Amino acid sequence: MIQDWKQFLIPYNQSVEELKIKFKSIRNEYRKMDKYSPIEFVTGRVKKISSILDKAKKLDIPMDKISEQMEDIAGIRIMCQLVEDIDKVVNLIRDRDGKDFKIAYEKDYITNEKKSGYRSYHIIIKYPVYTAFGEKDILAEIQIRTLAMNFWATIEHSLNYKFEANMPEHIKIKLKNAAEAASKLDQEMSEIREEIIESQEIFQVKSSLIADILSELQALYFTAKINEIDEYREEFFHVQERGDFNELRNFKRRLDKLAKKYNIDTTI
Ligand code: 0O2
Ligand code: 0O2
Repeated sequence: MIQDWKQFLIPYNQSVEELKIKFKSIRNEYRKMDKYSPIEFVTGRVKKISSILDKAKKLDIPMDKISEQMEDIAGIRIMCQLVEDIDKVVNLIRDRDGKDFKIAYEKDYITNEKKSGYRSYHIIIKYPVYTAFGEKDILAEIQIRTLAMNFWATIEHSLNYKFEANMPEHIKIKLKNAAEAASKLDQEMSEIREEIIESQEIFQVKSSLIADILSELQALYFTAKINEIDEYREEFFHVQERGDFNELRNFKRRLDKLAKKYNIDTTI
């Protein structure tokens, strides 16, 4: 019997926080390089005590075997825009196998869709947590899915919770149809993936360029002649309003020259 649930859950809470940071860092790295990220966003949670007890009962797991047999007390969810991104994320995780965690096994509910219509890729890992009382290997479940898969699973999960085993037939049919629609949506998006990736990278590059121009203008404001900078600032607002990428790039080049004249380091 678990005497102190709060203490039992400490390593699970810690692992969720650590894993969220690790996967969010991958996303941030892509964004900093102005690259399309296969990770759109990451969430994580520790299963509620009531849900742990319900699942233990359902799966016939003895209380003293919960940490060995329940794989998703710690859960991380990685959302991707495109189905192809899931493979990239799975490979990123496999590359780390044996380094900061060990992969226990994988479940591919995308190739093998569940009867309910559920699609997602699951990886169960053994994750070492260093607590005040020493090291502990815990099981954690990483679910990787597209935004469409996530939308469907979130709604279906809430309906399951409401109806438990008694979901009306007409709702089951609607959910099955919705699962097919979500799958079709993923396919349609995959067909235009190059355009999606390119447009997002352009947006990323453009916003970095605007951020760089603004910080350069600010640095110049404190160093250069105020009148000269006011003219550039005025011009920048017009260039930004027109939104032409080449014009913005040319403006940045001129600004770089000016910064050089005033010995301002623009590489930082
Ligand atoms: P950013 O830069 O806004 O993405 P926590 O890290 O503790 O604050 P937690 O508990 O992991 O958050 O989960 P939560 O609050 O559900 O959301 C985690 C991150 O996912 C948050 O961003 C949310 O903004 C983001 N998120 C949740 N739902 C969606 C969604 O439908 N679309 C998108 N694009 N993002 C979503 P961050 O990590 O705080 O930072
Ligand atoms: P939570 O935390 O409320 O999401 P099972 O016996 O199918 O219940 P098992 O054997 O542990 O679960 O493994 P499985 O099938 O890989 O499921 C683990 C998790 O995947 C579930 O956790 C769900 O989050 C998700 N999942 C699996 N099947 C479905 C489904 O049909 N619909 C939805 N919406 N999600 C699903 P839990 O335990 O349900 O808890």
